[in-house]
Amino acid sequence: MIELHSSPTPNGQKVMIMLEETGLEWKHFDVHIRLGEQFTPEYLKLSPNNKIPAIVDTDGPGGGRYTMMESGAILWYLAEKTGKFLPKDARKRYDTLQWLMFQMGHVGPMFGQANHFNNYARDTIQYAKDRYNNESVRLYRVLDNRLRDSTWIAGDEYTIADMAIYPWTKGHADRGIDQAGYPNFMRWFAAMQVRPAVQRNDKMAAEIRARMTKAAEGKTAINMFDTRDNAARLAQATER
Ligand SMILES: N[C@@H](CCC(=O)N[C@@H](CS)C(=O)NCC(=O)O)C(=O)O
Repeated sequence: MIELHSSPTPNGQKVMIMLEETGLEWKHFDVHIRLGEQFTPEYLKLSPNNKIPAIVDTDGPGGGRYTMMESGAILWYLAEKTGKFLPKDARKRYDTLQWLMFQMGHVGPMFGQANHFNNYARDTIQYAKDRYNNESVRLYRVLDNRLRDSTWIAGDEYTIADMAIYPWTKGHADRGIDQAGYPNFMRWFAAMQVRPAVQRNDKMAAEIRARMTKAAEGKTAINMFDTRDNAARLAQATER
């Protein structure tokens, strides 16, 4: 059984999609990052970098529990465990890993920073907004170009690279990404949306969000974006 200790953000959802696609038995353990649950000593044992998602495989390599952080590594692990969504052919396999790393190194961090400076930063910093918004649009262009010649992100097979990228790109309309300018991206996005596992993920993500909102009622949210506060929280949680 796979325990997913997470929250339904894009990084959480990509693992949910993979778990649904593979048919593995799994269970979601809610980690409320707005309440600071990622800093508890128990959670840090699963994810030392205090981020979601983390998994525990109760039947890990060699038997027994195995714990992992980092969503890209988790997708790779689940692909190898099940023999699914990471092609066996060497070229296709490396194509998949390239695009998985593209998501981990670019799409996630750049979209994340754009979201931060657009919606959460304490001060309005136009330079930072421009930098990350422009970079986000450029990344949609990279995806559109790639998908002009390729059915799926990594090639002719649906892989973990598609699952990693899809949840991050859901806000395309807000970035002005449309059918006229990005037809290949939009064709791929529509193909993702109709996959039964993706639809189950969307439904579960909404349910988990509602459950977590209810669980947070009456509790005080932390300022998740204050890096100094977070350093202090981490120090406190790991104090010996
Ligand atoms: N590279 C990491 C990024 C994980 C990440 O940034 N998670 C965010 C939510 S999407 C988080 O846990 N934030 C809590 C915090 O920063 O305290 C991965 O892909 O797993």
